Amino acid sequence: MTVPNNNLFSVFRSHIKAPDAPFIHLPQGGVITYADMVARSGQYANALISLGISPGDRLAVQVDKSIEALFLYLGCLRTGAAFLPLNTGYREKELAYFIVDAEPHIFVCAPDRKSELEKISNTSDVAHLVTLGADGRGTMAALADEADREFEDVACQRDDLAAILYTSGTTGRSKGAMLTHNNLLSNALALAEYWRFSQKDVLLHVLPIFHTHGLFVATNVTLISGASMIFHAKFDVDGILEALPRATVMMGVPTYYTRLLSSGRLTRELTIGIRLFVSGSAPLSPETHKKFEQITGHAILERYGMTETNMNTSNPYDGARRAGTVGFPLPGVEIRICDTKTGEPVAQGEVGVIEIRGPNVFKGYWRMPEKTDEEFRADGFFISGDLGLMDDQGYISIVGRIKDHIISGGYNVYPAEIENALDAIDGIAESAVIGVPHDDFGECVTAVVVSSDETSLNEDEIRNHLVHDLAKFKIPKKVFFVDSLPRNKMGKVQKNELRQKYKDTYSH
Ligand code: MCA
Ligand code: AMP
Repeated sequence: MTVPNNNLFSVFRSHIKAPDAPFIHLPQGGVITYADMVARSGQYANALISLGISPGDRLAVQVDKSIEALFLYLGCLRTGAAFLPLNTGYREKELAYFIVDAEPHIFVCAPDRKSELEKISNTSDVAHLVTLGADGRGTMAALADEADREFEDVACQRDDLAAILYTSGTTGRSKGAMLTHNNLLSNALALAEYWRFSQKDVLLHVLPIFHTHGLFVATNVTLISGASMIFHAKFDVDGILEALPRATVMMGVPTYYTRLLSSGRLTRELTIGIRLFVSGSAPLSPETHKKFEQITGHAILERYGMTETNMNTSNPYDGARRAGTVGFPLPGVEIRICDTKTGEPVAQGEVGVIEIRGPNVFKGYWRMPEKTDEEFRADGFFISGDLGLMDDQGYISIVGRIKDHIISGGYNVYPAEIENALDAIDGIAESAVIGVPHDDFGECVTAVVVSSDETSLNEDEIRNHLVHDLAKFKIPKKVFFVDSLPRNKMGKVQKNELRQKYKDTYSH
């Protein structure tokens, strides 16, 4: 089959098995076919063009998950513009940073947030602020309704920008990871093959679509295989248990699997038609892996990825899926484990920083060439910031993090951002933010603060201050007050000591 150009959507289109093949199974019965998907995404592409979008422009999108939002993503790909999805939890101040930094031509938001976000859009270079609601309606959808279904995908080079996804940094300043059409395509192809996807697959899609896991791994793998999806607006245990018998694959963060297990309603019968459960974005505990296998007979396949690189490693489809490991490098992806100081590869079995090279690795950080240079070796390997080791059979395990990030329910939180916000509160002299083990979220954001005066704030007041400017998943679930923070001779806060001290905070 000829592929007209390197636009990712054109490749998806060339993989369509039949126009009337199902793309999405609707909850009320019936399907959205691949032909419907091409037509509707074509309408979004035409609507975006009518708003003046050009290749390379950014389309910022902060909307609830819906099938229309998925078509908007696909329509954007077709125009050659870069898709910039934003977590629905982000508050106005967080959004202002992304909008000012990325300078999108169009910003699509939820209808009920439009007036709040007008200020940001008016003070930046956004040409159009349009809306798309959870019900699939809004000014963006209305424009699409009026638009032609036919659209010729804009020709793209492999290296052209397809998306920008922001990822936080150790300094608290977010960086936009620039992903190309070929970054996304190469990873979708590698995963579809490694995980044996076919048009017969029905993926139970319950992840958010503003991150790599739900947007690229789940959606792009489905599209490249000509498979179909059951598409839920969000994760909820009842919805999953009801849909599992109609699906063949499910992907999720570890919290999804622990919640399914603790429901007490997961059975072998419910999962009999499933051929693959995938977990990623955060460490899956060996206990969860074992319990899940005992109850369902399925060994969850754990894989490892990053926003900057898409997916890097995976446990095997055939062969042992080893709990506590993230498996082998994916085909086409090179991984080495290096000494954190010298950058030299360490001996097999020793711990070092995981470095990655391959077609999956991003183009660089948006308008941050120095930051990009810092995180790449001269020979093109990207320094992940994750500490790992490779055993004698080639299985990779992640054993620590240089980046000091906290992964809460699959969302990354960088302590520096929360510490900066805490330190700005009157009445707080200094703070340290750590991740503490949590049964549901894996880890929880936890703050330790030193008050600056006698009339100290209480925990709720602090959290109320923070929630004004920060998404809820970043808000410390607990705040501890101490007289001083433990520091070493160099004055550095000893976070290990704090992690040790508060490790049982959330255990029952
Ligand atoms: C919601 N809350 C959270 C989180 N999610 N707090 C901490 N961590 C979270 N992850 C807050 C809510 O705002 C609420 O606050 C309270 O916790 C309880 O909410 P709950 O109803 O339990 O939450 P939920 O709506 O059920 O959401 C939990 C969730 C969700 C389903 C686990 O967080 C989720 O879908 N996570 C997946 C994230 C993901 O897709 N990650 C992939 C990133 P309050 O009570 O104050 O209102 S991509 C990636 O990492 C790389 C590339 C990779 O390898 O994949
Ligand atoms: P993000 O910044 O959202 O792209 O998250 C990427 C980070 O998630 C990686 O650098 C890892 O620290 C972590 N991660 C992803 N998958 C796994 C996994 N299977 N096990 C442990 N950590 C993971």
